[in-house]
Amino acid sequence: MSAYEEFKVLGADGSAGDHDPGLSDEGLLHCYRTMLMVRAFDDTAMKLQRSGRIGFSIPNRGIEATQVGAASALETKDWIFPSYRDFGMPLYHGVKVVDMMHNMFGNALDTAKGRQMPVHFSFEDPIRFISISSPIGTHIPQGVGAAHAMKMRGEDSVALISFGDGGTSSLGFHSGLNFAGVWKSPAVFLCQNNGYAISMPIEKQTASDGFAVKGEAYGIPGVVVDGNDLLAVRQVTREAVERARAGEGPTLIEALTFRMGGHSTSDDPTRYVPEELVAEWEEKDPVPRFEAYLASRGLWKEGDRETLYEECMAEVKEAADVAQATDAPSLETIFSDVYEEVPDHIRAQGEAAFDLLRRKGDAAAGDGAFPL
Ligand SMILES: Cc1ncc(C[n+]2csc(CCOP(=O)(O)OP(=O)(O)O)c2C)c(N)n1
Repeated sequence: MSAYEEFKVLGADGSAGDHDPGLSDEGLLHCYRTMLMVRAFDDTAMKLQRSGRIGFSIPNRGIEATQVGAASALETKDWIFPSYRDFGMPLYHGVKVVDMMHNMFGNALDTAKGRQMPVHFSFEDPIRFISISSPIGTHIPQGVGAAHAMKMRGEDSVALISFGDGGTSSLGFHSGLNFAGVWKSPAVFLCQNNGYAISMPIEKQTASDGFAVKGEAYGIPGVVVDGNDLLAVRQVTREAVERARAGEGPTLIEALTFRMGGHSTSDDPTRYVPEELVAEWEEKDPVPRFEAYLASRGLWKEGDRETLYEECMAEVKEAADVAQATDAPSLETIFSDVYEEVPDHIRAQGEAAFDLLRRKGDAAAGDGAFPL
């Protein structure tokens, strides 16, 4: 259901007509490898959670082309205000797997120093990837504010703001899109319509004709794209980024895709997703679809997926071992990074905590004791 026609580049057989992806062979292979890396990271995270090594993860299977296609349209001067299901965006831009793993373990090398949940990545370099927000939609006005600030400063960076179909029901969606529409902020809104918001199907999420059409109310053009077609997502995002950089304002992209796994490691999708629907989307898996395209350009052959996936797996496993062996954040990080000068009452609390640690030691996980 959508008021707009779905934009596609790739046929099921990998044909792309005379479409110019604007990427070298190496660039295309980088997109492919990134999708497989997302898959390897995802598969490993699930095992780490099931074996009790980490507390939580968020499945990405099925939506890799949306993430990687959109990320590939950005430059490193741009900003990403991500959804929690966007592993492919930092990976595409060169964030190291081990740095993502440090967050999954919440250790001392995690950029958030263990203060965030697993999967809530934040990176400054090589791209500005703003900390994921658990509360749905709160990052939409934040991203618009950042985009507006860039415009006021005369910078030509844009903000990609990514969220799910459920995110469109948040207050932040309304205030963010309204502001961006009025002020022509350099923002690109990426609504990843993956069928469900946890167990809520899209039919119950909105009574409107899809999600892209909602842009009209804010004076923002909407576009619908096949989210499992990496080149199509890349193309529409490039056009939206170009508009934003040229001062022509925001675009609302709706990428049609499907979450092939559960909502999170705490979910059982077999309770609410019909088997036939999963089978239907298995046929549209973005990875084989892109492989067919690469093969048509002589860049892929049978067996390459297995070889590359094994390589990605080896890198992810090593990263997990390194992250697990890294120390937890030290106690003083509870008191740092908030105030430039720590106020006396906070300093006193810190000193009491350090004293307790010295006298009684740290509480070990699982011993049932808390030193207070
Ligand atoms: C304000 C708020 N309400 C409810 C939740 C609980 N919650 C977490 S994820 C989620 C579903 C969001 O779905 P969607 O935006 O479609 O993203 P998807 O998980 O499908 O990628 C909900 C309701 C929350 N985190 N924040």
